[in-house]
Amino acid sequence: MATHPTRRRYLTAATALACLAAGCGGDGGDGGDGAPGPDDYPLIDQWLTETEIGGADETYDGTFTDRRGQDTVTVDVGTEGNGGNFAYAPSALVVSTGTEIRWNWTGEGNPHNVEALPEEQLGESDYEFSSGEAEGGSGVKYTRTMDQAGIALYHCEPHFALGMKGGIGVE
Ligand SMILES: [Cu+2]
Repeated sequence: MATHPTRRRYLTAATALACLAAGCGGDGGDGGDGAPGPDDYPLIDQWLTETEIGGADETYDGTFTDRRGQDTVTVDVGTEGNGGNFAYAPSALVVSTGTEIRWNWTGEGNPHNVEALPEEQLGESDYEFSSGEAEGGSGVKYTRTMDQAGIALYHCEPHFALGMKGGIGVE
């Protein structure tokens, strides 16, 4: 039967073309291993890299920290980066719906706060919240349960221009 090899070749070529279009086995975006990346969250990627609304977060290298399936996740506030202790860690994060985020002040580079204000950001954030006035010292905490699928884009008001920004994808 000559039809089988012919058909197989056709399917192989079609698969290769589909991979060219979709980027199969790409450069770390998702690579097919299920890890979330910039391709999954282009608005978070844009938020952390653009410089027209606040600064770019120099601690972001295109890597998203995957904390899906966990009840609580801690984000440190005031970690090294952006010219001082003006970063969140991790700044790019993916969690599951229902996860409680605990922002935990390191006490460095303060005062800081945590603000998700859609009208001041890209206009695309699904979350609006604020820890209130910037506070200094260690031991300050702010918690928020991520109760809907979507994205949260947030920043530190005093260090916005320096790139102290964070983004959370909620699945
Ligand atoms: Cu700050």
